[in-house]
Amino acid sequence: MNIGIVCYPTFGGSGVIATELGISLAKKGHNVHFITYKRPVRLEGFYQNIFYHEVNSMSYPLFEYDPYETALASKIADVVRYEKLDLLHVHYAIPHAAVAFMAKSILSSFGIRIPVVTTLHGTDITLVGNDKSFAPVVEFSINSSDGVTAVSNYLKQKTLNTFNITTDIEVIYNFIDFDRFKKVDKDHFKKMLAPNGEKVLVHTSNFRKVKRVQDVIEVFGRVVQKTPSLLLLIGDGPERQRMEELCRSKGLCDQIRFLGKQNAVEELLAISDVFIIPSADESFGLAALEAMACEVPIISSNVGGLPEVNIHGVTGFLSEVGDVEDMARNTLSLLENENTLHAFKASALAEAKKFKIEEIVPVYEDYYIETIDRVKIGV
Ligand code: GMT
Repeated sequence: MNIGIVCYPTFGGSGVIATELGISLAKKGHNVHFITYKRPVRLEGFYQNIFYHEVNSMSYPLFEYDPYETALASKIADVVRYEKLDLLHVHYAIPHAAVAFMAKSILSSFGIRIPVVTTLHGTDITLVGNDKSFAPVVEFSINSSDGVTAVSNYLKQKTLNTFNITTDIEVIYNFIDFDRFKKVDKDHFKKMLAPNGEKVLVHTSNFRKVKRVQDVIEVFGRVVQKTPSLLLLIGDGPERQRMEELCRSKGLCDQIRFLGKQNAVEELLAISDVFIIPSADESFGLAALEAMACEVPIISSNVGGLPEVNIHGVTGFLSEVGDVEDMARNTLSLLENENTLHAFKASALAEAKKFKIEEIVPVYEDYYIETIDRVKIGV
């Protein structure tokens, strides 16, 4: 197939999934066209059948905001027309599903009917999409898609509860590439960071409020009083400054390392003992799955799709949002007993194997074919 992928090209989970999906489809022989404003961060190296189309929107003194959606719709229409795409897959509803609808309308004037699949990822429904300023467009563009997928059962249900949805939503879970995410021997690195055998706690996110990074620091503050440990904070975003101030005020700067955005997250996960993800909402928690694939148990909040990934008492523990006491207790129960920690590490890996890329990409391929066939017969 000739497949177009539209996504955010950043470190965020939706961009990561879209990019890994595109690479995997290309490896299986499909031609994949990424249409984004920047080269996706996970799109490294050269592939014979991956094409990258950069969207450039023109600025003009009259525009307070550059009309990115207009430039994206024009680019999509062009790529579909001239590269003869069979299907367009857009990730994250805002603004991609609406832009896809516009491109589809433009293309119909050329007699082209392009099937559009929209994948809902999370805050496009839960935090941003349901805001009054976006909701009518989000609802309309989901209903106008030829296929809609959600990354968890929770997100599907949330979408149905939030909007008046007239189209089916297929749940296709996020996935993990074990060629990249696996426990590798990084003992020399661990010795450098934790020379006295300290336990390593880790958190990765884009440091937005919804991630509740302050809870990670609160949990760590309690853990470090009981067991020698250090905390790695990976990623960057609007909350980082506030989090640095919190570390300073708690006198934890020596034990907490802010590492910023990292490409090789798997190398840091390889030396970690526990991953903390205390989000206020989380449709799936791809970061948790990446940690589990590297044999790191999860301390998480019991919200959204997290319980579909992190199994309480097996791969880690779930606590109510904001219950840092419980999270700290659970973390200590793992760190203070080597046998327990070992068992949870093994279970985390076993559970992660249910989300293997090799098993989930074919589900997308089947879904594409089914959508193309449905569009052909006009259903
Ligand atoms: O929805 C977002 O916050 C952005 C999105 C992203 O691009 O990072 O994250 C969401 O999509 C990921 C990939 O499907 C999921 O693993 C994340 O759980 C989800 N984030 C939230 O729901 C907060």
